[in-house]
Amino acid sequence: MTSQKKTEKGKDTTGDTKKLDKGVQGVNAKTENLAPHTADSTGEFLTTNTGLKINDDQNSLKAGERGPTLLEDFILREKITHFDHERIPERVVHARGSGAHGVFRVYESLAPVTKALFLNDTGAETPVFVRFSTVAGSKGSTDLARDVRGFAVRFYTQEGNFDLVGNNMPVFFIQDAIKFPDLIHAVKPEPDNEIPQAASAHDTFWDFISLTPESAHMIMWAMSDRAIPRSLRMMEGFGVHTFRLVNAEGVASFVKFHWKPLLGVHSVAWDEAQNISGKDPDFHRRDLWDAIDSGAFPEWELGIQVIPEADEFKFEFDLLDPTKLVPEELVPVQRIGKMTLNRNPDNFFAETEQVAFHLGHVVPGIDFSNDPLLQGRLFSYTDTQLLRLGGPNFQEIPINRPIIPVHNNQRDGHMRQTINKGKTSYTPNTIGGNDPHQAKAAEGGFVSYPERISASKVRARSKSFFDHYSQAKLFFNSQSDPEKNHITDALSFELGKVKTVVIRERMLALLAQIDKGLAAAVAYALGLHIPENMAEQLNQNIPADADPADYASTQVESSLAKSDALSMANTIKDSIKTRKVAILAADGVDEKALNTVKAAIEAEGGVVEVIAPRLGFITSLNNEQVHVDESMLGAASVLFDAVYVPGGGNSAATLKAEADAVHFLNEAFKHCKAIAADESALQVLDATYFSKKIENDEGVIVSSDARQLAKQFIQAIKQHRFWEREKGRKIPA
Ligand code: HDE
Repeated sequence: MTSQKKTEKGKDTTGDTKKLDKGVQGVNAKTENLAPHTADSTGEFLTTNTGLKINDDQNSLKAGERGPTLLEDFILREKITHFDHERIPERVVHARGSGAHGVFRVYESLAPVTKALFLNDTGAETPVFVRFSTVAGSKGSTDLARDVRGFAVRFYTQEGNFDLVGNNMPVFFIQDAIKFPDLIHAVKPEPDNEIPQAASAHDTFWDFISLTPESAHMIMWAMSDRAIPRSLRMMEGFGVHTFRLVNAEGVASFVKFHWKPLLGVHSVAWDEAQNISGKDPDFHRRDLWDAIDSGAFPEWELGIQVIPEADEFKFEFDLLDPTKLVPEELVPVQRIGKMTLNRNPDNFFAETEQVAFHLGHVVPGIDFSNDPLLQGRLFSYTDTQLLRLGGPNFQEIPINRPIIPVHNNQRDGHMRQTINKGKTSYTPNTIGGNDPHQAKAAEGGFVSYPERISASKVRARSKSFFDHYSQAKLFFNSQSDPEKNHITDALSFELGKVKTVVIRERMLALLAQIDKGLAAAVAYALGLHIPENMAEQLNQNIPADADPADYASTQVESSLAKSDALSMANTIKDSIKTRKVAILAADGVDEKALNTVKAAIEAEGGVVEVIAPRLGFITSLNNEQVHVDESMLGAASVLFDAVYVPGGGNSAATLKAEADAVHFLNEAFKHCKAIAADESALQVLDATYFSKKIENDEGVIVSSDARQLAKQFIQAIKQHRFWEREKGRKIPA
């Protein structure tokens, strides 16, 4: 910020900063309360960038009505020049993202483990900005790609910004940052033809993975339904690396960070994801925006697993290895606070695009471990922002500023905003009273944890990182049967898109190290056999002079047979809040039943849309006008969580003859969703392929009593999906 007023030594207040505070903190703030940079043009004249009022924004300056445009037209040139420069490089990874503002509050003081003030002060409401993202796709790619999701949270604390830059999966593909460019080159579209967009289902990705067995655990996550979330609001988040917490006495513990969504963890079906990508590629972005806009604020609890330093070597895996998680059975997750997202950004570019996260943004009480992936990231984020945001002053962009004043001797550079006063931009100095000056630890100065290290300088990997398969097995064994089937299908799909047969074979050899049954099922789908004697080819991630035997994966068995927290089947299923329910109707619909079911769903926080053959209104059985939200042409079952067909003879007869309505139901059934129908609308269900299968299906509710139906239907929607329907496996849509 600019102009700082001095009050007493060491304490500066800034008029402008206070205004900015409101901008960053102001929850549901009106535009006029926002930062001074916020533009609200209501009632204002159109001007040039120098403030000149514009009289004609429709015509350029010409030599005569039909003559050439004149170079003199500074208004035209300014407008076009700015337009020509509107794009900045997209993020090299995580380019596609959606952001939201919110607040965080800690439940109880964590002073015993960390001195971070925002985790000590139960009265503090810390503003946050969150950006969710996919990893591989470009900025305009679909939200529903099979991919890891970024889950980056910035806490604007009273001690500076703390960024928890995590993912929705607790482990990663690689163990050392030096492999990251290789991993990303492999997953991005292939360089000769830039195909495929936002998809890992191609040769180069699986080529790399099949030669990198340390990725085995992450591959299990990435091929699970975690990679196709129902909503960004229904994902877990993880800090991935082991971090450190440090208390006021300087005692450190290791910590893993978790975000637990209060709506539970839910996914869509893969066939559904692919359909959504066509019908609404902004599905997740829209869902997040609409939820916040309607006041259904997404919430997560922050969880921590705290491990005393003394226990560092107590585990079967290395705490520094980012391909390993700490099972919740071994170290329970304590829920320590809640994050609520309650405000949509005002401007996508200014906030969501320009936000520059960095896991080096920490506050006293939070520190790093020696995880070699984490260490590399500490370099990468600032480096990439320099290119993406065009110079070293990106921290001055409003979304990146802390809510407390910044004072240092950094000066100049592209687009400098701050007008620093005085003669000194160095320290120590006498001319400027030696300000700004260093803070003692007791004054909040950051002191790196003085970890004792005595080591040789080597390029090497610790032997404790070589167990590549035990947690991949643990993850697979912890899944429900439908989840295991989905992993098998996902691998069969992805490897089916791989053209090079030897890559498929190497992947089968790798999968066989995790689970023979899984490998056999995928081999069957690919029309191949699991190759023998390929295991030794699997690890090519070794230095030139190394003996491959020294780098072979060690096959340690996990002492846990399974971990319930790893299966989405065990997630909470107690709410239909924000679930979208379609009501299929046509002229002649029984509006009483429709309204009863609609009111019951809305009372539980569900969202209802009436879908009819055409937009406008339909005329009900009792001659009432029922508003139509979407026509069959624009709507699609994949954009809803459940579907209800009310009674009314004419309505049912119309829907039965309407191919789109029948398709809607068929697809909803195929994707294992809750379906309800009035008994008098059974003829519509009779037109579907599943009509013969509904008797024993708990997810299909038929009743002539609308109240009863609503009750059972709501229970069914809470279950999210009836995956057991897939047992028949071959369900047409
Ligand atoms: Fe990132 N990552 N990353 N990453 N990452 C970036 O920074 C990088 C990794 C994550 O919404 C980039 O600002 C390296 C793990 C998120 O703006 C870049 C390595 C995890 C986001 C970068 C990793 C993440 C990024 C690209 C291996 C989960 C989006 C643009 C050592 C814990 C943040 C940018 C946002 C973005 C580098 C691995 C999460 C290039 C070198 C592991 C959520 O700096």
